[in-house]
Amino acid sequence: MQKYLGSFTIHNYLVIGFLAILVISIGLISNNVSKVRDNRSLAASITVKLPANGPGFFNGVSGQFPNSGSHWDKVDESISDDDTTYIRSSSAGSKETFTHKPLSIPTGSTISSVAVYVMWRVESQTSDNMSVILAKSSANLKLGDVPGIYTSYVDSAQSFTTNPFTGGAWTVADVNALQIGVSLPVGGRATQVYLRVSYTPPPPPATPPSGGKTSGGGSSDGGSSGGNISGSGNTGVFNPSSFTGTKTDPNILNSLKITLSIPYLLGEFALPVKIGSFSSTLNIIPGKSEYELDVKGAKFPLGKDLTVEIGGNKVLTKKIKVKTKAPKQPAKFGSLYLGDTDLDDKVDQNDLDRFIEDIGNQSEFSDVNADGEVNSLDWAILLVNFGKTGSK
Ligand SMILES: [Ca+2]
Ligand SMILES: [Ca+2]
Ligand SMILES: [Ca+2]
Ligand SMILES: [Ca+2]
Repeated sequence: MQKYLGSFTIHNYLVIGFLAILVISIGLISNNVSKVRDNRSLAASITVKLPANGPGFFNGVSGQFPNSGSHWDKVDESISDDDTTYIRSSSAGSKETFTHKPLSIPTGSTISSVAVYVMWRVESQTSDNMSVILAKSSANLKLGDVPGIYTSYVDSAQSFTTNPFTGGAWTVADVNALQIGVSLPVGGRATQVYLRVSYTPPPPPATPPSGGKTSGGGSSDGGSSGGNISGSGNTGVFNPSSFTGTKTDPNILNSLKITLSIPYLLGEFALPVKIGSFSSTLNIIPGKSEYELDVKGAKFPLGKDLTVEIGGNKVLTKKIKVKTKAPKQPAKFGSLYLGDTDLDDKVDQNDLDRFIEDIGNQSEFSDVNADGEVNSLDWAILLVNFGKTGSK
């Protein structure tokens, strides 16, 4: 009987052990799956809006409101201002085209569609339609008839998945050489003309097959789950910048209570802070959003306006104004963005090119999320923040 119980117990332990391993494996797998999903959604199709920004080949639309400035500046808003500014046609089929804000996307992206949008209306019902225009030159243009006549503003569009002038896939040069515009009926008003371009950024370059990096992969998993643990802000990590001096001087600014967040950060790093000629660093910890910065040494008087600049070390700079009302003053920065690996305060093609160089030798410059590895997670952050600039 006892023997039976004993073997039953061992069997039980084996089953429990097996189930435990199964649960842990499922946990790890789902963690990896969600990471891969994150990457995919981060790298999915992106759409950019490129408003009119200058005169084009055609300028047949006679009127504009207000009647000063240029026609293009009546249709260049990123959000429609309706009848506040518009161009107006007094003859049927008068054409007007514009240049547009240039397209800047990562090299190797695939452009999936290019669409001309015109926000327009007529003053009264007429029999004429309007047409959107896509023009390569004054002699080479495509007109898309848009059905319907409306007396309140509507956004009409024509979309092209391939370049109608070549029949081939769109390139950045094709898009940037295009002019966009409209052919309006009598009494037709256009208030907004823009291009919408959808593209898919290039996939991340493959991580080099280096045996030494397998253990790195394991530690990266550990790092990411560590970063997700809530309350990691209160781990009692010593922050030297908040520990100089103990007395509060009531006549000067003693400290800034800085709040910020850095999306996708997985590791710790030093973030530079500047206030005029005073400079310091914050030891940033993933998930922690409040920091206290001792500024007694700068002896800023109370009742003063300060510009506090934070950024550098892969983070785009952000400046905010802080009035020194009390010895301890809050300074709210909101979100800060990673990805400026070459410190020119922009996330652009140069940072992507640098990543491609750095992935081979795992250079820390392109370890954007500070998890100790240069891999597709860093690439995805570069793509998400592509085109962002700091305030330097
Ligand atoms: Ca305008
Ligand atoms: Ca307008
Ligand atoms: Ca950069
Ligand atoms: Ca990394």
